[in-house]
Amino acid sequence: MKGSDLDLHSRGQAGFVDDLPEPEGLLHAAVLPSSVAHGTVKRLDTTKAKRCRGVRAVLTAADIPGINQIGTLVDDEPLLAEQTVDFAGQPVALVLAESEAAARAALAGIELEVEELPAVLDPRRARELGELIVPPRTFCLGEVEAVWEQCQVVVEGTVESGSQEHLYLETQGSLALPGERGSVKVISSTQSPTGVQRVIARILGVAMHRVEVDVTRLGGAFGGKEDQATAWAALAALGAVRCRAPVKLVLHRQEDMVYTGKRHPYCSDYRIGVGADGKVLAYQVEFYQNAGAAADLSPAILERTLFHCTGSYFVPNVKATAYCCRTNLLPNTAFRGFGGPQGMFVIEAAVFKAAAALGVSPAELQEKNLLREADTFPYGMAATRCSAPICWQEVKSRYDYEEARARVDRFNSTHRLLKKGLALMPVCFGISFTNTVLNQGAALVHVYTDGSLSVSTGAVEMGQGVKYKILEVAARVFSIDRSRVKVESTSTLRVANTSPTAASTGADLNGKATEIACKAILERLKQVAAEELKQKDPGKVEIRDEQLYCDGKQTNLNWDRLIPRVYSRRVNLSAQAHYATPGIYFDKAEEKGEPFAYHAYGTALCEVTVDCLRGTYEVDAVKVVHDLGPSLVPQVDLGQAEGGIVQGIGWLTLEEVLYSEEGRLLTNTLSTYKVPDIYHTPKELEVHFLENTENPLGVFHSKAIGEPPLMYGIGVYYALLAAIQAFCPQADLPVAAPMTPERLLMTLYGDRLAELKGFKTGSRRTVPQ
Ligand code: LUZ
Ligand code: MOS
Repeated sequence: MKGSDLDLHSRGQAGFVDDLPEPEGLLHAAVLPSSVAHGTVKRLDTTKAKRCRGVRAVLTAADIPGINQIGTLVDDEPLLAEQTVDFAGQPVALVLAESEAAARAALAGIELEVEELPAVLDPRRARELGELIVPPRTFCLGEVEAVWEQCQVVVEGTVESGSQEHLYLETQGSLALPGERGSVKVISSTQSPTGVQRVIARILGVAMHRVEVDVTRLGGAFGGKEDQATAWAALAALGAVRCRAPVKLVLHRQEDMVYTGKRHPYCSDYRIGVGADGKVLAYQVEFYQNAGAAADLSPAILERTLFHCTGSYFVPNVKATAYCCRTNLLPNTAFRGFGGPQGMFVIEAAVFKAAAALGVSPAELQEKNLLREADTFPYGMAATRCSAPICWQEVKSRYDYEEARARVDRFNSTHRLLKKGLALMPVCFGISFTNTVLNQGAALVHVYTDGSLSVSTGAVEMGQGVKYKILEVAARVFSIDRSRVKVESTSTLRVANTSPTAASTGADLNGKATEIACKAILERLKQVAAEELKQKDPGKVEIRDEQLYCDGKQTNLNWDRLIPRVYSRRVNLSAQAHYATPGIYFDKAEEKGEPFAYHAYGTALCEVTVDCLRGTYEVDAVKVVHDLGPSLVPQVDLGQAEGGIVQGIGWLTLEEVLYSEEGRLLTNTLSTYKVPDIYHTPKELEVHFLENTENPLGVFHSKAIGEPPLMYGIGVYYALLAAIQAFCPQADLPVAAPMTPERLLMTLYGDRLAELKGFKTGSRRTVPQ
């Protein structure tokens, strides 16, 4: 992949916003955040800061010429705080200065007095107070109330899953360049160029055509730049327009951690009923989503939790309710999986506990209830081309599950303090934005007279390799060398009304648009070639490896000779195309529909070893069979799968976001917030892509890869729980993530420590005798 974006990325040669050459007269911006999670602004005085050396301007909400509003789904988030502050980290004022140091130094000169109000941090408490951002949603299938009595066991429980810091390598940032007559060009590290364009136009009070957003590439995003790149871009644009100078705003790592929202923590209550035959008959669940102080994308994330509440299983009777709870945390946002992982984590807890009550292994229960062809999801859609059972069986045979099971059991019977845990984790993930309107992509393709191609699409490169997939599509349609194709930056001038590059759909939607545009040009090329070859039927003309064939026979025309001929015949060598996923819809009144183009399926086998004296553990293996269809670029997909798996493991094991009781982020540096490193990566990490599968709805029949693999990490959590259970079989284990070594130790010994020291812990564990 020499010379591609991926090549630059992996060599550390790719340039990001902060690497751009600095324009003449550049001003640097710094943001004053609220340090209080909830309060009334009593005084905001910028006089002193304005007098600091090198300071050009200090702006507050009053300086916004348009509407002080950046909300995407709900208008509930000001760009700069007005009368109240609702979370610690909320932007209050913006300093513009001649150097970064001067801008940051001047922040201390801003006088901000806030009268503190009580901060609500707990989503259940928020619901009691009536603080719901949108009304609750309920997905129903069958009638749960009618079947509890028929169940052999009914178990209930509470599950907590934690937040997660995106920790993209490139922090949030933008460079704004003022243009003529109030226009502005913004280079932004965003997944959503159009989202940024729309918000800037609103903030500045200008038409969208006055705002150009251009994105070369991002150093990672993971959902953190789907909705939350806008504030920094809008602040830079505001500064640029007010000061008539270029403005750069790039957050430092700690600022990024303190100012930006993360994965939503959830608390959930479930009840599951299983029949004598091991079939799950009913599942009821309530999700309390900690949305933070503003809607951001929370209602959409909540919806995806509901779509994935039954995981990879068929359950005939379901009642799932979700609450979008407003608290005084940072507004939480999209994060790889978009609420799906939180939903799946809970049903796995239910299955784990029900299995214990029935005296069978979780795997047995999982297998009995695995989704099969034509099974109905709670939202009414039927599973089609359902490869869940195939992937499950393939994992069991390929990785010799029975042998692993026996080996782990032997190990556990011969070790007292070291215990191994094994878990299977099936994943089923719906591909498409759940918000139907977003399922569209577009492309603009030019063929230049030297035979080289320029391709622009709505997709944003963030290290996930989407540009390389787009390149692959163009090269395949024309059957030309990959080096002929250049995939351009994502600009709102070249491709309008883009959906965010998100929901794993970037390559599908924009790849399909690219395919359509390239095919339109190809038809014209064939027409000209037929004329050149004195052939009546252009359908008989074909390009293979840059050679033209007619009726299967090689001709003396090739790509290099053809393109100038097409130009000289004054035939259009450019095309624009649009693609919208066919057939999808969702009726929110009924909570039924077919929201997804298709589902991604797979299964992971996870093995861990826990040191039950110290609470430490190792992830021995994660071995996956994943149905990807025929991969467009296998190396890219493998990288996405491996990265997603490790990120999922991080979410449920090491990564712990902590706030103080006043709602201030405590884990605001990389010394207190731990992400998996190479030592925490599974010792064996194998991903096998299922062979001989097809997905008619994907580009070149492939399947999306971005998000689904993250959820294999859930298997590692339940493998840890299985190891703990091997150590203390009678215990009713609480399900709370992340399972840090500290939490693991407290799970094992919390009660005893409490006895010994009058220690207060959250754990309800007992110690084995
Ligand atoms: N963003 C969004 C997403 O707006 N809708 C979605 O369904 C979605 N899914 C995953 C990731 N981002
Ligand atoms: Mo996303 S969670 O930006 O696909």
